[in-house]
Amino acid sequence: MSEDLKNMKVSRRGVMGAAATGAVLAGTGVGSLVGGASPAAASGKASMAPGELDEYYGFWSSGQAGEMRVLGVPSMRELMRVPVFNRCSATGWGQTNESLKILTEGLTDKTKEFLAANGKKTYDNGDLHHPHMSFTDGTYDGRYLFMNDKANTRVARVRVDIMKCDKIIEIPNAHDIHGLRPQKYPRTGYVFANGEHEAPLVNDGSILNEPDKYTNIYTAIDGDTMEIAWQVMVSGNLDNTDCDYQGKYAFSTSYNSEMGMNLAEMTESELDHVVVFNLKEIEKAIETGDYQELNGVKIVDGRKGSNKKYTRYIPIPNSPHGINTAPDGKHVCIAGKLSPTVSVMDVTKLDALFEEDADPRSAIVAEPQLGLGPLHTAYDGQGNCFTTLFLDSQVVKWNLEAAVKQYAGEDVDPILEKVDVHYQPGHNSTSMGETKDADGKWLVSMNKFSKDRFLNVGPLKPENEQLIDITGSSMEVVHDGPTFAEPHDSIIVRRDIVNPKNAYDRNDPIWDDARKQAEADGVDLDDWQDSVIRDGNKVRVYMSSQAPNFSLEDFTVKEGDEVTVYVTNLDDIDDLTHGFCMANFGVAMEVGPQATASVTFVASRPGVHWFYCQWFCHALHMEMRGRMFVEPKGA
Ligand code: CUK
Ligand code: CUA
Repeated sequence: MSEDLKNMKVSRRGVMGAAATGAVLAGTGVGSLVGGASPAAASGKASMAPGELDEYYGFWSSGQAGEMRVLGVPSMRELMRVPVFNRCSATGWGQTNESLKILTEGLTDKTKEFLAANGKKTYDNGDLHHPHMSFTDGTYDGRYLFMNDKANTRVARVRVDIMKCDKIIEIPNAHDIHGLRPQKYPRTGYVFANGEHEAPLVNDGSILNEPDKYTNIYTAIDGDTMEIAWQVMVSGNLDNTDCDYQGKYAFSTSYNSEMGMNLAEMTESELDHVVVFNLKEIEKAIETGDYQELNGVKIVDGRKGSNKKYTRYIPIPNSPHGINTAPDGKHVCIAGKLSPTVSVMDVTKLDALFEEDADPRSAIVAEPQLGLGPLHTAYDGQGNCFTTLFLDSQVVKWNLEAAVKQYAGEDVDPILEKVDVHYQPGHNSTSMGETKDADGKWLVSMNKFSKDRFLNVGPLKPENEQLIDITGSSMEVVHDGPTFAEPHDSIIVRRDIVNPKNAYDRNDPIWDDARKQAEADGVDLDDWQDSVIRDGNKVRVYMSSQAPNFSLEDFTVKEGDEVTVYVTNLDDIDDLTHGFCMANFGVAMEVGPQATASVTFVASRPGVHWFYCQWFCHALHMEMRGRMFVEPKGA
């Protein structure tokens, strides 16, 4: 930023209303800071030359869009969309047999029945808020990404080696999974997941207006098997969660300790709480049988007043939201939301909290006043914190040690700097910031409103993500990035940790079912032969693809047959994905290099139907097509 502009002390929002803002400041070369579009000003270290690769992978949620996104940081280029809880037209996610297996096998029987009654095999919406990578020894290990679905109470896992979702499970007994974090130490291990909304534990329609019989459920999932390890019943609702670097405790915020059923009731009390979960004691309870079993899951009673060593409740000013463990391995920041404070918890004081007669606030070591609407905190690994202020539309940088000193009575101001962001930030994240390897280079502020920052696209506006350079003594916003609905959270991972493949392994477990069926049909998926197998009114068609050809030019089925087409992509060249689209059958899927994919449909339309490759693969890609002939009934 030029010295001149700094001295002008222009309130960014002050000039925002003036239509001529861009023009007024165009000459200063800092247009981007005031909403103009000056690419030169946004250059700095954030701009990447064509062909230049980013230093970091960003893994982004997409909220109600239901997918996970991969970005390059610092360029903020969107690299990939990974369908998870949504239905994807391009890849066939939600339609191929392989994806349907993942989308359905982890659902409870009750949910399957409910979906069938609504004419569905699986949900096709989701609300993905929190993508987080698996850890080993307190840092990312590049194995998996885990993420929640608030809309339909699910947790999913994405394999980093192929960037595809490989497991989705529904969480019984809980309602609407919100906060999610993987265990940091010794490894993941557990994936912790918060049920946000309270309901009767046995929710069979016999209880409505008896909130004292409502409960909330905290869940620990085994990240390796994606099975539920245990659940804990808690008092109050559950919002966000995180855990320590000792492998001893996890903790969650609650904005509704009141167990209120409407806004007035939910915000009534001046103090809500953080629940601390004692992992070793909970594991002991499971071993010794101090649990009840419901829907196949062991539930430990950690409610207030249960007087067991499973949980403790720390009073925290009004409606705490984000909870983020600092890379120092010691401190945890709890953002106040309706309180202008962030409460800092010292995890080394948690053992004492579990002693009898302990002061429930004894682990709180700082509570700085930061501004209005604190939501989430990120870290630079050098003792500084960056907290989003939703109502102030700012990110505040503050020093943790100074905040602790201030709380102890010293006359110090922990606040170092505030920077305007546009507008209303929710989560923020720093490069490697949620690991012990936080490196203090980049901060992304994920803003819920973009208003006038981009060309108007109608009443529905994109959100705005801003990249902030935090290497210097002052924060510098260097980039605006519009994004579609609605990324809540992100992580920024050093690229050496993330090493996806260029082609599938032929023996990938994704198509185990296809392989088994082929074997039963006498077809070897690895020693290619085209086959059309009739099995009553079921027809299985096996073909391969190799640019620019499908191995089968045509095949014939009868009207009403249930047809399954298996396509194996024999190409193993970088970036040579084929597709299979059966026109006017609503059928399309991606077939990656060396992958096998399959799709099933009923051939209820007689006549000639073209199938074609819908993924551009060759100069003769348009010619990569073939015919399905459906003989009419009675022919
Ligand atoms: S939550 Cu959205 S801004 Cu779902 Cu992590 Cu805080
Ligand atoms: Cu194969 Cu396009």
